[in-house]
Amino acid sequence: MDADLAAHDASAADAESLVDGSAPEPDADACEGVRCGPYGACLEGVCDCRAGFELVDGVCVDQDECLNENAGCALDAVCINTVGSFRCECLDGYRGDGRECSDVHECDERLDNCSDNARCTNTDGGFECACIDGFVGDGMCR
Ligand SMILES: [Ca+2]
Repeated sequence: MDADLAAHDASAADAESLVDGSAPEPDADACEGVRCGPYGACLEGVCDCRAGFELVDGVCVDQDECLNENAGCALDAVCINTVGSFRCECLDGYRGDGRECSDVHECDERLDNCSDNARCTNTDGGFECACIDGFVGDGMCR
């Protein structure tokens, strides 16, 4: 009984040392010569790219999120790709977080440059100046 127990312990110890000695080597070999670039690391022979990067020709490169459905930016926004990320910016005449943009009411907020003799009319993404009755001109309205 004692002998069986001792034999069992010995084989368990052997198996453990075998694992310790050989396990890391296949990983190291699999990643030998694998160049993932600065935006990823080799994991068991495969490049694991950081978030915002994708594997192209074996190297982790910036992912252009804007190519895919404009990255979810609003229709009235422009998608700007950046290294590792992207951002959405509302177009001129709109404001918001880029995911949602709403028309700026220039006339109400007095952001227009219509002359005193013109009437400001809000439009989607802008505004228009039109001379009030009795005045003429292309914005100056004399
Ligand atoms: Ca990007």
